Amino acid sequence: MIKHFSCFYGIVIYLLTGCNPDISDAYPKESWSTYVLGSGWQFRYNGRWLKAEIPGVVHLDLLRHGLIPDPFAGNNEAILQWIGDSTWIYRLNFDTDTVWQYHDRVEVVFEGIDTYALITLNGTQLGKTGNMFRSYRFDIKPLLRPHNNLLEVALLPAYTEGLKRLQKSRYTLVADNDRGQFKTSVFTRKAPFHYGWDWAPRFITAGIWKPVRIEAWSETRMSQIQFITTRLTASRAQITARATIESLRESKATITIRDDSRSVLRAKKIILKPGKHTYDVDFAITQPKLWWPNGMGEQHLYTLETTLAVSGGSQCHSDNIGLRTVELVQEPDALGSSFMFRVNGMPVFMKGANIIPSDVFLPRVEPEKVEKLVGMARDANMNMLRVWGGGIYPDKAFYEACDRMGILVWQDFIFACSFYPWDDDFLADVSEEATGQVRRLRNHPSLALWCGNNEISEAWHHWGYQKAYGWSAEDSAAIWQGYLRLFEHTLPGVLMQEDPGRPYWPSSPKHGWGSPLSLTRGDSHYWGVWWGEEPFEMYEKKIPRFASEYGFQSFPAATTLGTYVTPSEWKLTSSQVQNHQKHPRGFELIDLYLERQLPMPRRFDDYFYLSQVLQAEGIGRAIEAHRRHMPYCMGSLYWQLNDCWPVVSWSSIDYLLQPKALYHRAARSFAPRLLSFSKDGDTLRCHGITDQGYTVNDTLTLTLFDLRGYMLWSRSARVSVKSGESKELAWVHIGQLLGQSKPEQVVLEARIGDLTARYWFVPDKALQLSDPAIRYEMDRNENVTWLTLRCEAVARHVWIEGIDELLPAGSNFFDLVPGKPLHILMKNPVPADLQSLKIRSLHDYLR
Ligand code: BMA
Repeated sequence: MIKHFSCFYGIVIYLLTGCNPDISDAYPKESWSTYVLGSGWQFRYNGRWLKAEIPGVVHLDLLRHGLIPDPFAGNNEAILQWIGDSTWIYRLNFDTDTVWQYHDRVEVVFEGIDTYALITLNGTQLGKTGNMFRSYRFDIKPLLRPHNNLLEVALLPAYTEGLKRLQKSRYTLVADNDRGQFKTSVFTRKAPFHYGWDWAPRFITAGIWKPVRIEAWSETRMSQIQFITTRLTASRAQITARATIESLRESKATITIRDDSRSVLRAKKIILKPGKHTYDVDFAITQPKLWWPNGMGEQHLYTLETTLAVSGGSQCHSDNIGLRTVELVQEPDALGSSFMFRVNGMPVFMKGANIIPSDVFLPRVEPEKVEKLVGMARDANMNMLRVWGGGIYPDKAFYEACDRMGILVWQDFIFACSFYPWDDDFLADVSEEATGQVRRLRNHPSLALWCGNNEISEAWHHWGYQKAYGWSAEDSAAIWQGYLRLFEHTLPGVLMQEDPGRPYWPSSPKHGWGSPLSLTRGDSHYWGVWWGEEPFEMYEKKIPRFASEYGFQSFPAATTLGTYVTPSEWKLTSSQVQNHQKHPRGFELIDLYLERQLPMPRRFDDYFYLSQVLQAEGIGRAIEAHRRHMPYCMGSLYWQLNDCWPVVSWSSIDYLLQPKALYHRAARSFAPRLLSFSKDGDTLRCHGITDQGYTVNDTLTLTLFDLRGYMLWSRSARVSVKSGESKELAWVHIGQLLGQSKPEQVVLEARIGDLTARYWFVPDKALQLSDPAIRYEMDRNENVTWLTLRCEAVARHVWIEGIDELLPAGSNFFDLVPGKPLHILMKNPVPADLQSLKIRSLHDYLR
């Protein structure tokens, strides 16, 4: 059965687009209609036809039928590799709708197929696909029969198909993250992380991963409207709506644009030419309300309706647009060149993280999960996410959430850490892919920047591949020329055509972290910490112009990993736990940094808390150092926001959306007003940092107290920080400040009202903490609940376990000081049966 949306005039279109088209009797009742081919699909398994879900991938269908165990559990990854090596057939039987025979065109549209498919209808081949990031459209009218049409999609194994291409290639193209025997991933336009990554399992999925529909239409089809803001002032926004219209014959038409209140902004009569063309309609919005990034103002969205009316009927589109300007400012200065985003004319420090796909099995990611994730980013005071180039171009739910929540998107094209073919066929395919994706995304106000790839330029210049892979001088030159064709010609060429107003940045980062230039121009991925084993202090020395990646691993929540590891395997050395860490030296590096900073875990369970605290400390230091160096540095995006399965990784939010300590620390370190300490030899400096629109004009108090909470020294001064400024507010000489006090027994606090920063003079493992005896009270009234925590001695890294749903961003893994109770306003209604809270702190882990 096909899901059949009634196709009578207006109704279908209204259902699908939310538009409310004119009902005028002047037009016949049918003009354009669409039918989702969502149910009734089957797939073949061992000679049997079983129910399939579309959109979907075969792993999910097999799982639903109980034919395979959970791919994420234990070591199942290894035993399920056969799925990716097999051919899978999907089919659908459907009847022809009587209305279709009256239409000139009946087309089947696949929004996305993963990846190599042969598609037939009633035994006749419609076409082949080979790029999961493209949509495909086939005319089926001549092949339709009244009943029992058979649509078949044969999905060929991506690895084998890639291998054929690899074997024909004269060049050894590198793809170090691809864990296959042969590195075929670069020959196939499929999510690179499906082939394995240093945080992802290897599951080569196959499926019809996006919706399929039939579009029946006559005369004209309006496929897209692009809204281009040509001029934006306080009193007026001048906008061009550029409609792409396919017309079967020359005809008269009217394009009408309406605003949210259905008032006509402009109606323009045009003559449609046969073929596919664009038509411009200029209009204006007076007294425009601007769209602002999170923290700077409202995210006003205008819902615009565009109606194309022809003699045969009309078609309507609804789009949300936001009015804003975004510029990437790169101005040479004495030290190099700036790298800064200016939004609506204001310089904005970008605060955020890199986002990866929320699941290996993409079609099961519900929009709610994406919205929750983006909401968590917003709550953590972020204003930018970078969609990293080894994943996918996300679904619209992601961009719509970013539009609503003020999260700017740095969008990589999907190329990462590898070298790709550059033959004409490959480039033509990429060009189609990019064109489709750019058209799909360019109206989103959140979209700030297109970036060609992740780390390929860096790889070329710094990763020693030429030698390691023995590329001859000639091959090297060819591979680099190929790189330039793809990232300096093909992609910018598409953008010049389709989205010329948005900045393009060929590769992130511009210079590798081994090069001093990475700190003076462009963006930077600083991996000296972690990959380079350098201490966390280096984050405070290696300040780039824009930090687009830096990161450190930790364990996910124990409950998350525990869901996928059997109890008998609950130890670091078990093969199941080892399988949920994909970095070859991951555990070793966590231990190395733990030894420097924190007590070593006594039991496996200790790793969860300690590694998270470690990660939060490291990345928190980096964030604050970047912000202190504003405006030299104008962005800090840590690696990585989230996970695609339950794994030990660099993420701040795990696969089941459990926030790690880093999430809370990031929320505090990204706060619009921040106090932060830096150490410079024997001098401690206290800095005040503000975002645009926030100021400080108050009394700063510095207090030294011992770990039991007794004040040893204090000093106050009036301070002020302007909007969007980073400023040194006070300094102290460490030797003079400490006097006779032992550094492991004291802490220095800076406080302005609710803002605090604390400086610890020794690594956490050396602190002489005593039992903090943490107490709490919950004050519930009808609408809200306040949680208040108190302690007897200084408590470091206080962890309230198991109630993440209730704790606002920033309100976990905090420090607590005697005499200064902490009040937390719970963000959701507290369940009546919530009895005692489990609260721990670093003291519980010290030997
Ligand atoms: C960065 C990313 C990823 C990788 C991460 C951790 O460079 O671009 O390629 O997963 O490092 O190694």
